[in-house]
Amino acid sequence: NSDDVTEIENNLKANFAKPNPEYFGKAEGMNVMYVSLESLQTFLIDYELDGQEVTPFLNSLAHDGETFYFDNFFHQTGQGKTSDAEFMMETSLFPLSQGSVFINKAQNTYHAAPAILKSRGYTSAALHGNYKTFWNRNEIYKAFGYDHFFDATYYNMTPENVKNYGLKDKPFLEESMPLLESLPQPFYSKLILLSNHFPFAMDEGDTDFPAGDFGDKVVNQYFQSANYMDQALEEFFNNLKEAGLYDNTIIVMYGDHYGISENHNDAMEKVMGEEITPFKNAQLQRVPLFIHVPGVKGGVVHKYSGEVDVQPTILHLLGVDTRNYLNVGNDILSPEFKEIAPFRNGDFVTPEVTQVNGVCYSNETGEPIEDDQCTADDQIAKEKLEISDRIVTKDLLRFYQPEGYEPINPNDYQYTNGTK
Ligand code: GP9
Ligand code: MN
Repeated sequence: NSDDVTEIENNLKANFAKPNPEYFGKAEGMNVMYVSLESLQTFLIDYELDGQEVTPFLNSLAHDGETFYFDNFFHQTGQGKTSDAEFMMETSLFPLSQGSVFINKAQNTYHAAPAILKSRGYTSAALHGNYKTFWNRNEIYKAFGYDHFFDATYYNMTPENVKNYGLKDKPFLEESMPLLESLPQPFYSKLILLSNHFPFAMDEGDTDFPAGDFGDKVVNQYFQSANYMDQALEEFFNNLKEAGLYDNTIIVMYGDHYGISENHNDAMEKVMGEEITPFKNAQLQRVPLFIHVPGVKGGVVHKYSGEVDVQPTILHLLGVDTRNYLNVGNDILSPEFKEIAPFRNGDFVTPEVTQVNGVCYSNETGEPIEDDQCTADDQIAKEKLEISDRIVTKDLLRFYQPEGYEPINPNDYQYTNGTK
């Protein structure tokens, strides 16, 4: 085991992308707020349905030159869906190839962002309009060091406010404001949205956005629920500004995973106006990532990257060097960042090539190619996944004490809301 750790440590240090001095520490001491944008895929950004933007608010952020918008960012989730995305955002490790890491590996030791920031004076809180046991969140959040978990019991779960998995995004974000304002600052927080969840059905009166007309109910409704989420976010940003939180908070918003599976390719061909080949389907695994850092000029970032890369990017903005952590992801804003987005199944995308089911395609033509670069990138992708899997399945962080990290004890945490 100690051999494992040493070997992994050496590998990750050799591949470490050191912080960009232009951004390192530029958000030191600021609050952090993650917003999980349920099932939002990048193809919706700037998409127009009958001449109407589906996500006008997010589009405005993508183009304002202030917000970092990553247009070649890919989800890397497996069967754990939302929770897999959360896992990567907290730990910069991949989820499991089978099953849910939240459910199967909640007793592991992790060096997660809430715990890393705790010794720097941060209070952490997760907010979600579903009940705490879903995805075993109430267990693994202890291992991450979350101080608070505001689950459905903290919200008004009235029948008109609830749809599908829980609270609708508008009441959820409205009712989250006082909870956020109650936190001591600086805080590290995450809000997990729900309304844009498969099968994307809306209640009457919650949207006046038109449904699509692509001969597929799920796809047609996706435009409406995404538009609803976009409106909820715009209202939320206005509330954050009014509350004075916007100017001292890094806001990170990401699509957690795809919303439209391959089962809907016929309709997606109409949506995209082109054939959905296996190559094209891999390109559709892009999810949007937005990072707003008060006082730092952003813009569109084209680097090919994935969900495991967000945590080191944010920690470096906060002035925390991640060199001593066993992260498999790297800081996207580093000039040394190696552009590759491995998928959980071992396929990957780079700026030049895409591998699907082991077949290598040129991004330029979408046609299969023989390419040495593909073989080399395949090895990089497999190695990252293999290292991550060894860390997670053997619980190796038990044996590793990063310099400057103060361990937390999961037993110190419990999430109860009075008698509820
Ligand atoms: C449930 C929510 C949705 O609490 O996170 O989960 P998903 O089905 O997308 O994993
Ligand atoms: Mn999800």
